[in-house]
Amino acid sequence: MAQITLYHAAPSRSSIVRWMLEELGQPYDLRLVSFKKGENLEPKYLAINPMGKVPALKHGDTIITEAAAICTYLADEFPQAKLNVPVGDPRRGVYLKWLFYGPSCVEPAIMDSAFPRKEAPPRAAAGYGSFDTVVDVLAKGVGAADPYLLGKHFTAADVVIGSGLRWGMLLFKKLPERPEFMAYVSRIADRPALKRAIAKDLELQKQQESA
Ligand SMILES: N[C@@H](CCC(=O)N[C@@H](CS)C(=O)NCC(=O)O)C(=O)O
Repeated sequence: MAQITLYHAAPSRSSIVRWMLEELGQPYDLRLVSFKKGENLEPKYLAINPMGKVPALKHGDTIITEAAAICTYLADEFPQAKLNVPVGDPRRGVYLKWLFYGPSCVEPAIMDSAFPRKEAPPRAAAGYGSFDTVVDVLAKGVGAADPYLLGKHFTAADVVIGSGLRWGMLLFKKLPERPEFMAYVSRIADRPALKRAIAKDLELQKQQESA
């Protein structure tokens, strides 16, 4: 079986992929990338991800970057884990919508709110429209989640949207603590794979701090 390697730094967006890998249940290796030492900007790593960012994932000879793309790839590549909605399934449209909504709407809306530009982009020109719209659409989506975005079926879309919510609301404190968000986030916090990913990342952070 082709080996899976995650290029990782904890805590960072590569923790999204770590959670996904724990859900997948496939063995994987970690390659730690130290921002402190500037390893992400060294030629060796830029050959993996020319953006100089984590996560990146190597699966056999295939290299994938961008957290949501990696989650989508893994879900499709390992269908036995049932974390995808396959081509031909009518629910795939909604599934893909949420996978893309994370990086193209939730994340830039949070970033613009945290680091406002001198002149805010016009609503029509900004891909995410407005922060309030993003929050409302997200609240409607996760408010209807029963218990997950695709109903009983937990998918990679929950990993991406769940991570965005945890990060934006609990860690970055930029998303409002709406009851819909709180309920969904507490539901996904019960996932053993997320608990494992968090515990492993905390252990890693401890090791790095004491090194
Ligand atoms: N669009 C990328 C963003 C990745 C990203 O910004 N990663 C941050 C860590 S959270 C990073 O590697 N920062 C190091 C740097 O830019 O120097 C994704 O979704 O994977």
